[in-house]
Amino acid sequence: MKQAASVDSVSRLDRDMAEKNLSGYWRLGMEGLPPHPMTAVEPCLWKWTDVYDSLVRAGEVISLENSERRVVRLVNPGLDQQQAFATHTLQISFQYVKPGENARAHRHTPAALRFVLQGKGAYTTVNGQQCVMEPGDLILTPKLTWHDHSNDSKEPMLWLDGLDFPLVQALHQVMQERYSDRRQPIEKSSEEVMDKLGASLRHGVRLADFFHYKWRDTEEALHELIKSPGARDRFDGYLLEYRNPLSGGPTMTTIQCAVQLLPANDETETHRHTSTVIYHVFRGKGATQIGERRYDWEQGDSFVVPLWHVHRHLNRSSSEDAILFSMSDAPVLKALDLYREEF
Ligand code: 1HN
Repeated sequence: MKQAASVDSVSRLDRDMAEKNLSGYWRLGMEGLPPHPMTAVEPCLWKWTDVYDSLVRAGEVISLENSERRVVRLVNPGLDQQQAFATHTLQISFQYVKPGENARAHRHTPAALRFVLQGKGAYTTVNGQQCVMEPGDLILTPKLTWHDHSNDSKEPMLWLDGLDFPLVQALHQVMQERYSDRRQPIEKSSEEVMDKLGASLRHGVRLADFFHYKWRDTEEALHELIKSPGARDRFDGYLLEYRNPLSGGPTMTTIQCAVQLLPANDETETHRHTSTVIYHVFRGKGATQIGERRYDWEQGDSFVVPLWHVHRHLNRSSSEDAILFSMSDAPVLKALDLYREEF
C-alpha cells in the first residue's frame, strides 16, 4: 500500500511539474547515460545507378527556373525522412546541371563543398572566383560565400555536394540570401589565385580566398604518398586530407575532406571513432565491413559509417586501385573535445 501511494505521488509530481515546464532527473531511472555514444544514424549504402537514374529523370521534369537547384539528397533510414539528411551532422547530395543551364547565385550559413564526378568545363563562381570543374576537383563554398553554377559547356555536369546543413540546423542558424543577379560577375580565375597563392606562401602573405583543389594536384600527391615508405595508414590505406593551405587546419571549420587509395587486394584493420564519415567511391570496387555487415561498393556508390561503429575497408579487385572520397565531422568533435578513437 505504502509503495503504491509513493508511486502515485511521483506520477502526480511529474504531471504537476510538466504543467509548469519542469522535469525530474528521476524520470531517466537508474540507468542514466549510455556507456558509449549512441546514434540514430544507420550504416547505409546508396547505389550509383539509383542516384543517377533519379538525376536523369529530374533532368526531364525539374527546371532551374522552378527549383533553386537540381539536387538529389541521400536520406539515412534511421533519421527523420522529412529532413532528408544522410547523417546527423553532414548531408550529401548529387547535382545535375545541363548544358546551357545556370543555378542562380546565393549564399547561406551551411558550408558546402563540391566534388566533381562527370563533365568538363562548367564552373562554379565562388565570391567572384571562377572555378572551372574537372572530375576529381574539390571546390569549397565556405559559410556565406556567394556561389552559382554555370554550364556553358556542351556536356552535362554532375557533382557531389557535401554540406554541414544538419549541424547548422541543430544550432538554429540556417539562413540563405539571393544575389541581386542570377550570376555573379567573374573577377578572377581560381588558376590565377593558385599561382598567386604559391607566391604568397613563399612570401608569408596569407590569402583568404582559396577554394579550388585540382584533381591533377591531388592525384600527383597520392602517387607521391604511395611511394613514401611508412605512409600507409593501417586503418585507411594511403590517406590524404585536404588541408586548408593557409591555416594547415581542416578543409573547413566543420568538415574534413579526404581521399584515400586502397591498393589492389588491400585490407585495412578495424577501428572506430566518434566522428561520422560519408564516403563516395571515386574509382574501383571493394567493400567496407561495418559492424557485422559487409557493404559491397563500386564506382559512384556512397555509404555512411556512423559514429562508434567498428569498420574496415577491403579492395576486392586484384588489379585495380580503389579511391574513396570522404567527408567527416571530425573537426567539430575535435573542437568540442569529443573526438575519440579506439582500435
Ligand atoms: C545548395 O545551396 C546547393 O548551392 C547544393 O549548389 C545542395 C542542399 C541543401 C541546401 C542547399 C548549391 C544543397 C544546397
